[in-house]
Amino acid sequence: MVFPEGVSIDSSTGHVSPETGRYTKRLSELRGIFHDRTALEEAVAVRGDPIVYEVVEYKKEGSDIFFGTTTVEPGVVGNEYYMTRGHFHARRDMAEVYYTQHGSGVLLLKSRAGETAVVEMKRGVCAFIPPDWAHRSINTGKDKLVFVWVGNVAAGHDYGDILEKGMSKRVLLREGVANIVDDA
Ligand code: PAN
Ligand code: ZN
Repeated sequence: MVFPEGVSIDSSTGHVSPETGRYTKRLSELRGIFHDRTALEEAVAVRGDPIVYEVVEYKKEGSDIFFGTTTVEPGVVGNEYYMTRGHFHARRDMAEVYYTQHGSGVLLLKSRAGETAVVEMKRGVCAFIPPDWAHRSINTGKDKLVFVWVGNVAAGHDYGDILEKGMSKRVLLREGVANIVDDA
């Protein structure tokens, strides 16, 4: 039997209480994600392999949905903003929502057919991620980017396609502002 429960989410830190799991991704675990490989190795060496993002989840056995937070730190690798790996869901029929709590960024999406879309991430915007659209979150601000995600426990992750082919677009810092450019 699963009982109802209120879960506290700190919108500025992404802390979830109670939580049932978490992981972090450090720069060295994101090789192949950022386009400037030299800048990545340099950043790993010079900055001491910092955490780029953290995911905290609340999942209860017996439920078909779960939720949690992702917190992406501010920063760049070369001229590319800190971001998540990006993935399709293993289950092609399963959507997700991302509700931004803090900071600012870009949610980059790519459909299976190769179309791309962008949803601004800022406090108050709840993004709908349709089934079979890959998604990556990019922090273009100076603060942490914190969002709540809600998905289906059966959705799973397929990272291979994005690791291999990318998201078709990249978000780069140019002359002090974020630019969305084609990934040649
Ligand atoms: C999110 C993501 C989370 C980290 O919970 O998994 O933001 O991004 P990557 O998984 O791409 O590294 C989600 O979309 N789950 O389905
Ligand atoms: Zn997802």
